Amino acid sequence: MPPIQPIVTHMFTADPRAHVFEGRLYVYPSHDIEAGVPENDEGDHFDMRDCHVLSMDEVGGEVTDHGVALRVEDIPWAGRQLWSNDAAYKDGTYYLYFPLKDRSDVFRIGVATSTSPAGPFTPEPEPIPGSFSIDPCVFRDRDGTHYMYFGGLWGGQLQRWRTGTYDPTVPRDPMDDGPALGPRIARLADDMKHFAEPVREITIVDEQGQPVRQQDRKRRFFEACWMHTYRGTYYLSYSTGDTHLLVYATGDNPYGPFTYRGVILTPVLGWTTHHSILEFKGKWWLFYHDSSLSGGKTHLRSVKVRELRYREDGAIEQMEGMDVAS
Ligand code: FUB
Repeated sequence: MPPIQPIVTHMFTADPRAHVFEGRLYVYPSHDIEAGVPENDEGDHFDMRDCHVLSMDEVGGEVTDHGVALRVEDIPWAGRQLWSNDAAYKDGTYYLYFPLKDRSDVFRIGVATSTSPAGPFTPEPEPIPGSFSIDPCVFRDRDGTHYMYFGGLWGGQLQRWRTGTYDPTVPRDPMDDGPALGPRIARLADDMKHFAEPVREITIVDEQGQPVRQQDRKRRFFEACWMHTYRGTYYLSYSTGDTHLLVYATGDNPYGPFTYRGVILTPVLGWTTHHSILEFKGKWWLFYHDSSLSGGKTHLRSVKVRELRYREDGAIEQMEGMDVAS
């Protein structure tokens, strides 16, 4: 396989969420920087201060950097750490959803709007009520309903919300082997700025229909969930975090349960793995990141893209994360 190159090299980019808007492919990545913050399991070294929007006419074609789309300093409720964002469109408005720590150091999910998919985006004065944790993915179903999937363990704080309220004393890792903590989902209200229903937990089950266990670290959800559909089936894909895999599970509706199906991408260079999957101009694409451009630095990642293929039974063909360029 020829070396896979980052889609841009003039800055570090991560956590790519790709969408087709106005016939063009837009990518909403995190903007990694060298902030000088030491690495720890809380993810403090991911101290991003703004985000850019990228776009292209063709995969492999020229990529336009539309510049800064949103800055932490312009978000009224901001504490720190602008992590993985995602975008959606409804009725003439583009929405950018972003996780950010508030002034109490608790991750919330905010929303900002623009008349252009390229931004710049104007943030709402407060985070989405009832939102928490990280990695929003906003999915538009066939009937036009939008759902937000979100959540992430460890530095993403999802474990601290296990009982429904924030408890910073909950340990990072559970000691028992109960059912794994699932990502969260809520239908978005018509205004796209509120949840229209209480947040629910998603269950991921194994081939026997049993919930994936907490200690099943190569299959349990960790962060970076993404939803897409293929031939009428709902595909929930996510990162397994400390086992560094991108995996997927399938179901017959947006809420699940979802049955674990397999690995999409084996570990890349770097600790994190994060992605999006979409169809564009008749082919399916996996946008992902690795740390090859920075020589392996965890917090300095670069977005890449490669073609994704399905087998006849709908299974996704597994890809190797350590491509020749890594
Ligand atoms: O970019 C910061 C965090 O790293 C993301 O929110 C996670 O998904 C991981 O990629």
